Amino acid sequence: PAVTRREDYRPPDWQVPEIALDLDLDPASTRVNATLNVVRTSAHDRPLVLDGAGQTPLSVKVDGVAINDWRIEEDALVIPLSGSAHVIETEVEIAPDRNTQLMGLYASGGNLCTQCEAEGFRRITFFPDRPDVLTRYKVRMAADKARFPVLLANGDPVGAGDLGDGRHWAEWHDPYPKPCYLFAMVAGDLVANRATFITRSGRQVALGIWVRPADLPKTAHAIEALKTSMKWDEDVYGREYDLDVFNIVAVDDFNFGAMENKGLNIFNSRYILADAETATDYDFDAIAAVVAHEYFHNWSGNRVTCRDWFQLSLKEGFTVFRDQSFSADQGSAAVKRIEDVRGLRAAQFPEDSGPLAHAIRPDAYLEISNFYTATIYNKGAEVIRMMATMLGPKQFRAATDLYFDRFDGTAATCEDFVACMEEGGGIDLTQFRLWYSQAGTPRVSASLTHEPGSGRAVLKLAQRMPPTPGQPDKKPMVLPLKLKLFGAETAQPIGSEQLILLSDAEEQISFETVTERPVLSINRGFSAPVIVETDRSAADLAFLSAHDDDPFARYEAMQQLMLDTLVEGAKHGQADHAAVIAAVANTLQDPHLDSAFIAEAVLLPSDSFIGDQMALVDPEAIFRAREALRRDLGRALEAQWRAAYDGARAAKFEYSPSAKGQRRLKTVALGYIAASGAVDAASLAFGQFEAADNMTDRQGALTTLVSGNAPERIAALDIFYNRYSDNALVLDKWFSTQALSARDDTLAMVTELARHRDFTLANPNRARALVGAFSVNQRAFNQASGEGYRFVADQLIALDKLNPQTAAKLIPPLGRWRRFDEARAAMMRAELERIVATPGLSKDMFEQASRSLA
Ligand code: HT7
Ligand code: ZN
Repeated sequence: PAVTRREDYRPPDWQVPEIALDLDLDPASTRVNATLNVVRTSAHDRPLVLDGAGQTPLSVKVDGVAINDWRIEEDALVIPLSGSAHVIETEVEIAPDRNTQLMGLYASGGNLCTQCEAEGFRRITFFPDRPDVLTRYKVRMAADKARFPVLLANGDPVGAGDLGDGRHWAEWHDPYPKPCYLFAMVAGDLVANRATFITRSGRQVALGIWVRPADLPKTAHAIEALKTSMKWDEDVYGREYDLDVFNIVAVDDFNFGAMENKGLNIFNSRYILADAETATDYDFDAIAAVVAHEYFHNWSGNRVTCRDWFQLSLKEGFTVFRDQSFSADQGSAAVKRIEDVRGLRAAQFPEDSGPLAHAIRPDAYLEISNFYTATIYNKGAEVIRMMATMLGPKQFRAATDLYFDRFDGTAATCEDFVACMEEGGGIDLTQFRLWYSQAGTPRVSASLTHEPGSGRAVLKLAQRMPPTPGQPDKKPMVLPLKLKLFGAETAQPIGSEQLILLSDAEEQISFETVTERPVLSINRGFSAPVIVETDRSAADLAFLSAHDDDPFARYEAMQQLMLDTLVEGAKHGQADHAAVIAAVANTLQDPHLDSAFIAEAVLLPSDSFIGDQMALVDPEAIFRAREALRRDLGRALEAQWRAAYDGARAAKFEYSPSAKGQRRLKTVALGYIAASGAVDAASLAFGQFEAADNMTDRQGALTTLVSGNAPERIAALDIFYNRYSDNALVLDKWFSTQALSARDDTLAMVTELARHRDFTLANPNRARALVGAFSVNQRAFNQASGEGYRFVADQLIALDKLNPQTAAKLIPPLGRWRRFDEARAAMMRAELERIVATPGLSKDMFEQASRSLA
């Protein structure tokens, strides 16, 4: 397969200022007529090349005349043209109901919908499928009125009517030129939760969230989130919505979370539908975040789009940063930051240290869908965050205003964005730009010494960039590190917080008049996405976990203390748990902390994060060390856990930050009570499971039971299944909870579940719930027999035949082979080789599996 390289970018030979699309819709056979006004962009003699995906045109006309000197080259339709502007008409036939890849026009739950990013539009009609071709769309749809009473597309509705033969039509015009990846249409039997938003300039926007009639009561949270996001973008970024209509449609079969099509977002239903009975607090928060994310794309992505797909982080990194800031403003900013950093460490750090490492602006790809990664999204957001930190809020806003004003209506680059940050912020980002080109997570070592006599403290900092595939040597980066010192005796700050920009390989910072032994608090707020190695003792970490005035740094100190203890335990079979127990006890009884923060702070790092700290991952030893610490924490602090559990029994379900925090702490406490081996733990969990008036409590209790041996486990699983067997999103939880179980027989259970009548690889959510969840269960997936690897590889080979994009996204756990012992590494490699050798393998899978072997 052909490699696309960033350095090969050339502006388009032809622009398409306008298109009229006419879709005669039928699931088995849809006719698509496209009329394109094309304009030659310079004095060249190259033909018009329209991307396609295996179709043959039924007809091709140039300026109203049928032609036959067109040809198909590598799926593209090539049309020789003599003039500088022409009208091209093509007709194709496609079959949405056979589209299992869920790219282009496809059927989901009896409705028809589209997904065009990144390169799905070419599966609908012939078109220059690249983001720097900006076009005004007129879309006419015709369909059976009974099956598809609702017909939606981008922009505003301009007409509709009956066709007389049981069919009807509707036409929509989008006044804003857009790349074809933002095209969308939906035909279905749907109802809307409608609302109105008045923009700050007084325009009325009709909002609609379209779902199956039975799901209408579950749309209230999403519509509130949408209105809150619209207001927030006006207040914080000065960005107003620009059409009269904003529609969202929820579908069950979707490769991703959601899609920001202009004026017609299409969502995976898991990011729309929620009520207390079926959605957890995590789901509610994720819905608000994704609704906000897609809405924010209207400016960061749609009004200003990307020149080419190498610039993907321009819209995704920036928009993730915007949605993270939005969520932080809605509740506890500290807890949100902890959650975001935990997510970054779980998904992006391993990517950055593995075979698939790439810069946030990559240089080459085989299949662009493989680059919708945690690096582009989450590390991309961290890079924006660092610039926001260095500029400060006022200058950052000036710089984003400049960016939006200067590039509105165009396809821009990451470089354009950084140049606006420099100009608007008045700073030089020359060296900072390395964040865009160098892959890998920087490692910072920090060592603080103090001379009591002179009152002088010296902080020695050094940075190191590990090599990554294709980038053996790296240059030092600019690392904005927030730091502060605390007096070990008084627990008072020594001076105020400083932001230092570490830009050399090694630097020293001196502090004068330091009269007591200082303790270092560094990378406060996680101001740079780096790994910090310090020589701080367990006592100092415990001190910071109790006294640091930055909540993130406080959490971080506790995590480091836990990690050091767990790594010690995994390496030597035992460790001293006293310091962790004391620090956790202290956190639990601190009256100034809220439940949500306590719940985060007392949670042990995951098995995989512990593994990431070790030269070689020993999954069994890590599991044993973690279980031993959980047990000791459970036993030593049993009274406190019970008090926290009882104190957090909220009256009735309420979706508020404090009620959420209470529920979180309750389930964390329940986990520790179970870990202690308390005889009543299973009945306590089962009681919570049965009495719950919300999914957070019910799933929390189920998770506890599913990792244990009590008879209540089977009872709870059966009750859960029977209660929710008609709800696909809740059944996904039933599958994933079992796939994440800590039991010894998890693989056997998962293998059985893959044969369950409700399991299907055709639905991406279900495939991810079982196969995706199992492959991040470190101990179960990496069991010494290699059967976990085989199970996942078998599933991915089968999934690739239906949906290559979703299959390829699940490859990374197999690519971690270098991190394991020889026997496991050989078995993981063997599975990757088997995948690569599979006849008819997609290029998505080929790219991921072959790069993972390198
Ligand atoms: N911009 C959207 C990306 C997306 C996508 C990418 C590949 C295949 C399917 C997809 N569906 C949506 C989502 C977002 O970042 O907002
Ligand atoms: Zn996005």
